[in-house]
Amino acid sequence: MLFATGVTLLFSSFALAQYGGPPPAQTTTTAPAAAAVPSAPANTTGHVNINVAPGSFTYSPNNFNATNGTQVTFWFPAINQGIMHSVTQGSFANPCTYLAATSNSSAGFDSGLTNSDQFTITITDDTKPIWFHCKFPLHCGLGMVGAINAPTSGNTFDSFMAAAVKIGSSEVTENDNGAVLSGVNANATAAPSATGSGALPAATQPSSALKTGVNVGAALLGAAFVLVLA
Ligand SMILES: *[C@@H]1O[C@H](CO)[C@@H](O)[C@H](O)[C@H]1NC(C)=O
Ligand SMILES: *[C@@H]1O[C@H](CO)[C@@H](O)[C@H](O)[C@H]1NC(C)=O
Ligand SMILES: *[C@@H]1O[C@H](CO)[C@@H](O)[C@H](O)[C@H]1NC(C)=O
Ligand SMILES: *[C@@H]1O[C@H](CO)[C@@H](O)[C@H](O)[C@H]1NC(C)=O
Ligand SMILES: *[C@@H]1O[C@H](CO)[C@@H](O)[C@H](O)[C@H]1NC(C)=O
Ligand SMILES: [Cu+2]
Repeated sequence: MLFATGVTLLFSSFALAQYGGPPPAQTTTTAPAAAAVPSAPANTTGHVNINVAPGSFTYSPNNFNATNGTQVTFWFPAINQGIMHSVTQGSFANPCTYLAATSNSSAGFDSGLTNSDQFTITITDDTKPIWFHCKFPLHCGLGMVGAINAPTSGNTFDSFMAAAVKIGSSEVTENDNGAVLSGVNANATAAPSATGSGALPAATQPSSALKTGVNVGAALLGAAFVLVLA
């Protein structure tokens, strides 16, 4: 515990805010007074909007159906909320692990860790479930997972969520190599961007340098946490 405290103190309060930790750490008092996180706009025909981490480690909604050709846009909270997230395709069997390519299948889509952005995927096969999670250290194990077109029996969303939560803090920290557009049963049209319709206010958009720094900070913190747990 003393060691854990020492490791934590190595990082600035800003970096600590990136790390997040279990709720309610997201409502940190060290974050600068900031504009409210914009909410996803209302759905329109053929376009579904999802809030990423709307004040908790979740997607809202996190279990929904979408037909072929439907665009699903994930709205990431503003940088001044202080926490990075991702929408990373996984599998039912491994809720907190990126869906790597196999001899049978291509790799999954991934927004990469980001903030103050939108990321849009288009459904390409609505007959098969799409499982996703946040790759920021520990978020998946806190239940930050979602499903599109999940079965209502057998491999259900509730089972998927339970499996993620069961992994909990033993979740393996994932690499972040930025956005992957091609996915399985859905793919992205572009890397995360704040330039689409309904873009965030300019003041809340991170510079690319800041985003890179945050990614490094997140990786260091993830590594530190694993060391502390070991
Ligand atoms: C998805 O559609 C199926 C089939 O119509 C339905 O049984 C299921 O409840 C729907 N799931 C959600 C989350 O709405
Ligand atoms: C948007 O559409 C999805 C999928 O049908 C649905 O789950 C969600 O509740 C809708 N959002 C709103 C705000 O109505
Ligand atoms: C490839 O697909 C076949 C048939 O669906 C399945 O039996 C096999 O386990 C799959 N292999 C991999 C590596 O996913
Ligand atoms: C959606 O696309 C997939 C892949 O082409 C196809 O197998 C499926 O039948 C389509 N769904 C509907 C409802 O047409
Ligand atoms: C997205 O999926 C469609 C249908 O499978 C495919 O034609 C297209 O090439 C894919 N695009 C990308 C960027 O992977
Ligand atoms: Cu997250």
